[in-house]
Amino acid sequence: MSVIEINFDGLIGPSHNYAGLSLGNLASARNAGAVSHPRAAALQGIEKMRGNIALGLIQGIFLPQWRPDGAWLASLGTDISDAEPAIRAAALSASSMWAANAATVSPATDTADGRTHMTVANLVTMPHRSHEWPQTLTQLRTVFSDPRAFAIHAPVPAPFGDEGAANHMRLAARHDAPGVEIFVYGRSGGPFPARQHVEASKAVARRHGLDPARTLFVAQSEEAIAAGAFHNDVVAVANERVLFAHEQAFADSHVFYAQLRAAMPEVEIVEVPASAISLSDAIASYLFNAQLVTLPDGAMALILPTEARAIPAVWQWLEQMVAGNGPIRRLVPVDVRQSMANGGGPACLRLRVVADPATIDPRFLVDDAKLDAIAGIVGDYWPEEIAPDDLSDTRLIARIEQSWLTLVDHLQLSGDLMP
Ligand code: SUG
Repeated sequence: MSVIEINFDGLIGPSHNYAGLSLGNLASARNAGAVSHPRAAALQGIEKMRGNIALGLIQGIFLPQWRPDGAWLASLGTDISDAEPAIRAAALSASSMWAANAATVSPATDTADGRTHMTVANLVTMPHRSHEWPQTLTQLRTVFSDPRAFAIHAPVPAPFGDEGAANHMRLAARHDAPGVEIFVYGRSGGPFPARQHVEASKAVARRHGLDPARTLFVAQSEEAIAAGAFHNDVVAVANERVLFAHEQAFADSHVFYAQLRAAMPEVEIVEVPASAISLSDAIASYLFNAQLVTLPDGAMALILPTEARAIPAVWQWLEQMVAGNGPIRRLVPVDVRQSMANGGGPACLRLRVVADPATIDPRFLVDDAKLDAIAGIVGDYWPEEIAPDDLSDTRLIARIEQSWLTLVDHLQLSGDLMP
């Protein structure tokens, strides 16, 4: 098979809960203390994967991480029964579901040594996310283990925050052609932290061996961060030659667009004016946190959260866009409400990898039959709900551990992923 885009979705783990851990992520703050539904959450994610397979796309999966993260708790001199509530919640977070934050990926056509390079995100800005990277690194080195095809890098060191593909876009005439890689970083100053630092972005680009003439570093607008766009993928998304972005996504879009057009004359920029959709409606609807994909017939589709239908200004604008003559021809709403309530839409749940599927460990590629089996385990083991007080319940902890062990054993991955 040839080089294509594969979307790896993070399966939502059995400890999925609403602890309100992410400052600057409005949905996470709004739902703090709510009762979560891990089983429904994981099944929603599985349905999204099935939908993408039905569209003719190739689908991969990342497994949830072992929770509670005992190694992290031990490094803090505690364990799950003695940890303070905030540390306990951080140790139990299922946040690795948001695979867009797992790593930054540079396909082989863009790198100096002709291999696909990935740098695992350090996620240092948020305590609950800062301990994801060791298990992410192990998993990525299992999935992409062929050293002739892949180079998997450990994270950029602290204090430079790196949040992975959520702040990275790639434009190319086609997925398998050389691309222009765009690293979007934040500048602090507003009420919320800027989670992506330019120093980290530059380090990733250098380590991946990218051509400086085809690499752009672009500042996110402070208004966007202040409005709740804690990652660029909440206000912009790219696919092949198309950039779809909100007018207020970038600090200086005129300079950025001019640089982009110079590097890639065939680029098509679809900008949504603030007069049509306000930044706050864009963030409430998560219309940009969509998977912008190329279907087998060459048309592009936007796989977006059902929440985008709930705001009339958003939905009307989108319907007009697909009825016009632009490159995006189809809207595919998906229900990922459990993840959305923690600020994670369809795009957050997946990591895009442009590669030859033959070079990837087949245990991480899924079809309907494999998803049926995974859904069966989720249905039998994943907790139906988790209320905030349950996080200190030893029976819940045992159940979360049992769920993970059953899944990983079924997929014959215990030897690779056991922490
Ligand atoms: O890092 N939410 C995640 C959402 C990540 C979304 N990813 C992308 N935009 N690519 C975050 O803020 C909430 C967890 C909690 O509050 O328990 C959380 O971590």
